[in-house]
Amino acid sequence: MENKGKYYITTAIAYASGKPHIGNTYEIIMADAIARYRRLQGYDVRFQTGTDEHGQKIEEKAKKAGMTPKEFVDVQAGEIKRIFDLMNTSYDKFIRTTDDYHEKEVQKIFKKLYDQGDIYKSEYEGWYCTPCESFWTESQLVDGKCPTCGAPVHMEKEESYFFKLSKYQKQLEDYIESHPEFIQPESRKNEMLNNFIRPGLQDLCVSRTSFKWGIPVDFDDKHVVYVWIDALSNYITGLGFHLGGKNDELYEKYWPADLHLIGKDIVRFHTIYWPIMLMAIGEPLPKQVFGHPWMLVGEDKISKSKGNAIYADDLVRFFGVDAVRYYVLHEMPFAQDGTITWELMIERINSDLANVFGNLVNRTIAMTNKYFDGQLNKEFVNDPLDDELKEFALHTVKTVDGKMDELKVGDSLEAILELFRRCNKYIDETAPWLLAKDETNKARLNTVLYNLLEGIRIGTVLLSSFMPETAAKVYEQINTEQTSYDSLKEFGAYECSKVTDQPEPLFARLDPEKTMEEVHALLGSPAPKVEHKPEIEFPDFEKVEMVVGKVLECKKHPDADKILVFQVDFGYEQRQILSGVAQYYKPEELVGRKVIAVMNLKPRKIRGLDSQGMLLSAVKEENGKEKLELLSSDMEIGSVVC
Ligand code: ME8
Repeated sequence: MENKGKYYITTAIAYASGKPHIGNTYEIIMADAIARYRRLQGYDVRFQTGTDEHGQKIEEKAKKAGMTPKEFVDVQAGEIKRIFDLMNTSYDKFIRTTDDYHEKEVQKIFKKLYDQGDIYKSEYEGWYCTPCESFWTESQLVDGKCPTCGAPVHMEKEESYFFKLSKYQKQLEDYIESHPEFIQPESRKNEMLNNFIRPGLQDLCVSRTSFKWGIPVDFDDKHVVYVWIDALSNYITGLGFHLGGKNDELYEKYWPADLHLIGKDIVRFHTIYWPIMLMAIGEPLPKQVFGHPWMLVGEDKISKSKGNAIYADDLVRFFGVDAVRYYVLHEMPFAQDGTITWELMIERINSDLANVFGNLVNRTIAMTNKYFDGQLNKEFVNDPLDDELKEFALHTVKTVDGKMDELKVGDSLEAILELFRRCNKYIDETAPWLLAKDETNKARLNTVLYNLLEGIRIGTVLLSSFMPETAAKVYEQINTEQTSYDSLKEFGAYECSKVTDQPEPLFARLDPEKTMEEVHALLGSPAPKVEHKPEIEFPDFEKVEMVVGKVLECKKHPDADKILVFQVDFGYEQRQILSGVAQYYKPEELVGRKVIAVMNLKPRKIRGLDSQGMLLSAVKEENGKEKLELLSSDMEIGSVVC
């Protein structure tokens, strides 16, 4: 096959601070699909991913876990790699920012930038939170306090090194304007130019003295390199870049990167800091940075603290690797955020993978077995109907190529699915079971089934980058070795080998209710979403006067079914209080019971009777039913609740 040249693709390196959720994992799956597709097309691909292992957060987490930072990141990097491997991602290099060669190179880059005057020493001034040992900008504060722990903050100065981004501002702006493909999607390019670059770049703080877990600045050991110079350099150190020396062959061959695939939140770092760093050390810039959208759970941001995080390995236990790959690749739009829930995933598997794709493969193989003992031949009786299918299949190849060039991975998958839908329609159009009734149609039936198997083969070769294991299964079931990109040039490469006589369904239809029960049984019910009321100050709370009383008398309201009328003794006074608890209690059960009443709620009349207060109760809705209990206390009557 023709060699199309080199293709270097990278993902962001994941923070080695915890297990990656499905949003983080989506990125490597997408990069993998692109890398595999380029390999299929004949590119010489290099695919790099890895972990970002330094920083204060990691230092703190390690301390909490009773580990050294290195011990901690070793565990985390292992877990991240395990998930990436589980998802069958075909990276060539997994870099860790604690790797020796990386650390050395970062020190050299930092020193060069300092020596040539691009990095200078000054003071960082900001709002400092002592318990968190963190600086915050004015806009990050919440009500003037630390956004992490809520403690008061104070102005503090810290000695830091700064990178003169402003020096390269014009050069960067020109570059972005003259390379329209550099930042993708387009909307993110405009955001960078209008919000950050054109208004003027601030110099960037690139070292810290307040924590130790970082690459030391070798000429000033109080400082460690702060985040971005360390993290971003991975893209070149992983190829064997040697500043001022002889680069490894890998670097000479693969740099500049063809694509940095990253999330939308870090586009700024990759399209401003990173190109400027490269300009400053005199290396070529990457060809493209694509800031993909985020994956949400339902409509919410994925968050461990909210308890809504979904993990790839849990999904895989229920659906298998390829169904998870399919879902995230198919469902994530190009520019807008996408969504995942267990329920949506079940729906998608049933509709696309079981009903459309799995069913097509299964039916076609079953008919080939039934009518031809699994063995077709290449003696065809064509019909104009076939041309449409053939054209559709070849057109799908072009569509997928084009969409992949634009990095529209979801659209590519949809186009492949369309081909399978078209094949299913062809079954309806040709009705093989009717052809089978008449022996004189045998050759036509052979042709129809051949066209179907060839349609399946073409679709599967295209699909192999997205769902490699499934593609391998289909190749085995239809017994083909025609799996190359070149075999997609014409309709008819399928060899007519004997298909399997024991086709296994590729995807079982899932019973949504039963599957969800199993999910809950295994993972526990997801935490219910709680909508909190707006925060109040203590004086607001103090306004409510609550006192323990005892029920002297309790009767039904003569004119309101749901309401009971209480006479309550507070020791120093008696009051009539009405409460809507008739459906939960018989009045006589409550006589003699202690209750808690809000005393200073404005008195009101309910159906003709006065209520001088309100009784507190606890309420919960469960399985659509409301449970209620009147609150009580063992304290003597007249006690104040506070
Ligand atoms: O940002 N949906 O690491 P990280 C899709 N170490 N993508 C998501 C996502 C979501 N819900 N949440 C996060 C870092 N991501 C740095 C990168 S690169 C030199 C340094 C993406 O572990 C996020 O945008 O927080 C990023 O691209 C990747 O996951 C790793 O995030």
